[in-house]
Amino acid sequence: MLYSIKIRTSLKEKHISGAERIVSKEKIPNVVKALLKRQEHKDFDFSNVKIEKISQKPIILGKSLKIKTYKFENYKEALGFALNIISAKTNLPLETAKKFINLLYIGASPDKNNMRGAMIVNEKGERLEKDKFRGVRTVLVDFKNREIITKKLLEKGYTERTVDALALATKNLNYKNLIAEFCISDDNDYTTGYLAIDGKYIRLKPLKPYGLDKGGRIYFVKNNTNVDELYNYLEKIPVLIEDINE
Ligand code: PML
Repeated sequence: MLYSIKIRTSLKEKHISGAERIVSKEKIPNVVKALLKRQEHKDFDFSNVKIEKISQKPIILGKSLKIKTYKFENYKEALGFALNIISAKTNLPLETAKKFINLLYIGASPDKNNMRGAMIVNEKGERLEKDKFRGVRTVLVDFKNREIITKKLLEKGYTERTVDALALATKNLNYKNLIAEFCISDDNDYTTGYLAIDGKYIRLKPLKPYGLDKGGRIYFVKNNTNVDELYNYLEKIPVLIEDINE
């Protein structure tokens, strides 16, 4: 039997960190301890740990997306590179793709804060989220053996964030109608972002200016996407990934 452990931590009502693990019952105490340890030096005033039995059998994916890293002189060049690919693959005019992506840099929620989850945009340039403050959240995803995968990725020079984001993007792109994901971190000192597309997780360095506390994700989807099905897959169906694609 598998359990999902989710931790969400905030300071002055602002989300500062969150993580999810999917583990067997006997691992719960150690994993909760490790998650709490990650935030021992962080200033926070609220932290919520939720442990939930997963009733549904997880989808097992053999391999993650393939990681590529590209370096640029500045974030505008990286953004231009990403926009060209997105526009070509989604048929969205460059200016339309740019209009949505720019929202992430200024706060995509109607109140100009970061959205709590991702924005969804189809090939006609329509936004499909049910709630524009919340967006859609990809949850219930992990590597089958996170310790081994984390060790492998850190040895190759990637970060803990790569581990989490690679798992999430791999679940996302496994959905038949999800064409691409664009992401910039909402952490002001983490400037590496990524574009996940065509089986690849393309890290772009830097994809935002240092010091900017705005960020988020956009999922670009096909026109025939059924929004309820997409939400159900991203929020309710567990996915476990066996290995990275080397
Ligand atoms: C990477 O280094 O692979 C990019 C990770 C982006 C993480 C986004 C986030 O933590 O919010």
